[in-house]
Amino acid sequence: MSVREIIILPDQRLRQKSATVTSFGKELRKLVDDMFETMYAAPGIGLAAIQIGVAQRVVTMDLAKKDEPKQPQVFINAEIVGASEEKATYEEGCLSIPEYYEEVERPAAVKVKFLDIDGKPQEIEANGLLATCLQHEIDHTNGVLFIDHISKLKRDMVMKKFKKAAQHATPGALAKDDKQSHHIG
Ligand code: K1U
Ligand code: ZN
Repeated sequence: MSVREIIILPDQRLRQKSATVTSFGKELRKLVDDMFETMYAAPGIGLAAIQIGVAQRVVTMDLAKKDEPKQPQVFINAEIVGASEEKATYEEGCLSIPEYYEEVERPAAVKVKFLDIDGKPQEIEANGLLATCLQHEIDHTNGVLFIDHISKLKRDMVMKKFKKAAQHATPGALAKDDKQSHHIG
């Protein structure tokens, strides 16, 4: 098992739509093991494979509290098949947008269809933090980030901050978007 690097905004890979998983063998188990190790090390309560640069519809999660035994959960090819009219607001964070937290309103309850690690179909009805986390992670598999659910003003501020940080980290390695906005190349 290995801790993988988590990709950070504004990396455009975060905007990719991940592919449906069709193979349930050793390679998938290794990816899931690495995702758990990466998620626990971060630490985080959820992780989508695209956050480690793998564009496959794989999500890991563990919502156990510090003093509780681990509760690892895996969701493959997860999709929302029902959502409540009622909304709930949670303060969300994202391992790909470190140290930024904002309140996000989403359906309070969702019904999610997914496959387990053996490829067996499963269905779950979730509310509370599980519902929020599932929606956040399923969004990742569709190239959507939690900042897409906040105001444009706040989103623009976050994007600006992370683009600036990326430029300082790797000068000369501007993302395609940045080059256009700065009229370079
Ligand atoms: O997908 C991710 O980036 C992981 C993210 C999941 C998430 C958090 C909050 C609401 C919705 C989805 C995180 O895990 S951020 C870190 C975090 O919330 C946390 C870390 C350590 C202990 C408790 C929470
Ligand atoms: Zn996230």
